[in-house]
Amino acid sequence: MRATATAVLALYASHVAAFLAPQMSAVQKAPVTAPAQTPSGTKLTSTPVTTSNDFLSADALERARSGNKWEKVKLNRAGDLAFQDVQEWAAAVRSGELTWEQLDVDDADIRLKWAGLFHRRKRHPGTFMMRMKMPNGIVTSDQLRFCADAVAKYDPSVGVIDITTRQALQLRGVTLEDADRVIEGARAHGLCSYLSGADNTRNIVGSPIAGIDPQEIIDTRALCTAINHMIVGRDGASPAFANLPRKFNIAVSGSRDDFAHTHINDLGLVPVADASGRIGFNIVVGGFFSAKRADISIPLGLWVPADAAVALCRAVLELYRDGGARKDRQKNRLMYLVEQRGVEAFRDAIAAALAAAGVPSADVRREIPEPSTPFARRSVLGVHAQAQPGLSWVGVHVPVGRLTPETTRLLADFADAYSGGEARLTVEQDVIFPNVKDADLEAMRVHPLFGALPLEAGALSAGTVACTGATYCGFGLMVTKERAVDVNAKLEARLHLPRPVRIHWTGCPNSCGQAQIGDIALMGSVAKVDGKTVEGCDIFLGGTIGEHAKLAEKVLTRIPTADDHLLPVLEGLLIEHFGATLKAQAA
Ligand code: SRM
Ligand code: SF4
Repeated sequence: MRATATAVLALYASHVAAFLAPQMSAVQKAPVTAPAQTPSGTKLTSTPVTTSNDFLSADALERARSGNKWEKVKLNRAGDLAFQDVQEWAAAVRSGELTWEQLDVDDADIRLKWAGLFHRRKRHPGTFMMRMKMPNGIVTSDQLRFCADAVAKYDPSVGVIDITTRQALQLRGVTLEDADRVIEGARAHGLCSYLSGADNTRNIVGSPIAGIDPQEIIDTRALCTAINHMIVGRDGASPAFANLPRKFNIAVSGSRDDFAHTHINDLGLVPVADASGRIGFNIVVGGFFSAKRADISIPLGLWVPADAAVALCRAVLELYRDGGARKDRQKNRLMYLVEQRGVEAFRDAIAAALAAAGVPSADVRREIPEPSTPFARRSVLGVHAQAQPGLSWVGVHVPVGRLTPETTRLLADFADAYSGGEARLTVEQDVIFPNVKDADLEAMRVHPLFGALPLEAGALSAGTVACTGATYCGFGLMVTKERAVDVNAKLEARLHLPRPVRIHWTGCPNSCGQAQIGDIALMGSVAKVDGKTVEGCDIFLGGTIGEHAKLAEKVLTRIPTADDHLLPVLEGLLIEHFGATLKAQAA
């Protein structure tokens, strides 16, 4: 077992060294050869490869050494080595030398996240959720079938796939025994799970209608891919940005709709032309949600041309990696660094880094162009004429983003039949099929896909987003997806709604379901009924999305989630704020 692992590490070392040679910067120190911990707790010899820890500046390394528990876990054995660990451990489980219970808890629950494996210890011990990164949310029929096949072998209670609020897919039920093969299979299909969790950059979100949108300012697809490559490497294994102080979110918008939600990402690229008509991005920073604080991003006061966007992302990531706090995990998202340095100093540092990277200083503007014409955010669901004559995109609602293997295969079949094998995922957890021939729009309506998913969703269902919730997530204070589907059906049966209402469900204050952007939102909490503690939620109202979006505010707290408490509250809000009326039979 050890001989195999050493061979893998040696191969990886030469491959990583070749990849990294031109990228090492002057601040990088000699490799940190911290002893690694095996599952059984015995010490391995020093790790003979360049790891993410070698990329930290001297200052950052010092902060890591006196940092929080996660920093110590990362120093003990770098997270980017998780792929090698998975190979070794999965083989050991298969040969009967190891069980997942014998894994060190930090290895199982923290380090494996670097390989995209999230242990569901609390709800489904011994199974892992595997999160992919899918830049710009683009997925092929071949990849969809691979995902369906990967989870189909598991019990249907865990073998499902979710579309996430960052335009990606998550596979559930994966066992340690299978994990290396699922990772290898994913890679063979062009999918990547590396750095999809923990202290890393999450999926790069772009416009789901990039390249086909008649109102497009810039096509975000190539840019999202290039930013992703800069971070994970072309081979999907670069350690350069694999030890950030905390998670990091990047979004690139392609139109004024801001389908990518730049305003709630650590780093947002907002497209706008300068006075000469050159397309570039206004940069916004510091948007994030957490249990302690939720903030909309702030303008950095910097415009860069599109061809400098990757350099801009690299500069911000380097500043965050090397300058971010590593003590209190509740206070170290990018916003805290921006506040600590001050917006102007932060902007100056970025501008200096761009100049050092060869971006002409005349290209980096501090006078920010802003659009002045009126604008309304569009829905992408349903059938829409594309920029290309004779073609349309078809947006299909996936209730709360949950897919069975069978429905996933139907999505793949539909893509093969009508959209050249391509599908796009949205942050609303839906699917878009691009390039459907107008001549096929009638025929497609009878495709078996629409036996499983609605072509026209209800006014509440269409806008409902839900995080994973208590069914699988250990943080969950509330069941989300299943409850949302049930509540929508009951409310839609009772109410007429003049327009769609966006309802966001999030199982706890981490707000993965983005409560703060919902028209209405429910956030898991606890409540009391007859003196007993029961599942509850706090309710938010008034979030907006699109250009100049604002965050929702909490209006009610500790509402029990049982139907007799929750339904009347939601009904009241829908009638009072969204023009709902009771259907005749319900009145
Ligand atoms: Fe999240 C942690 C699921 C988007 C804020 N999030 C988690 C974990 C990994 C916790 C855990 O280990 O169980 C959840 C895994 C549950 C599971 O089994 O699926 C989890 N987050 C999700 C997903 C799957 C929700 C969904 O159903 O779509 C989303 C995956 C996106 C992706 O493809 O990468 C997801 N999480 C978000 C978002 C929304 C966004 O990115 O636009 C947020 C708020 C925005 C932000 O991060 O600023 C979000 N997740 C968090 C936080 C709070 C972060 C903080 O700074 O405190 C945590 C907890 C943490 O990191 O300590 C967290
Ligand atoms: Fe889990 Fe809470 Fe995130 Fe929902 S919001 S997925 S319950 S961490």
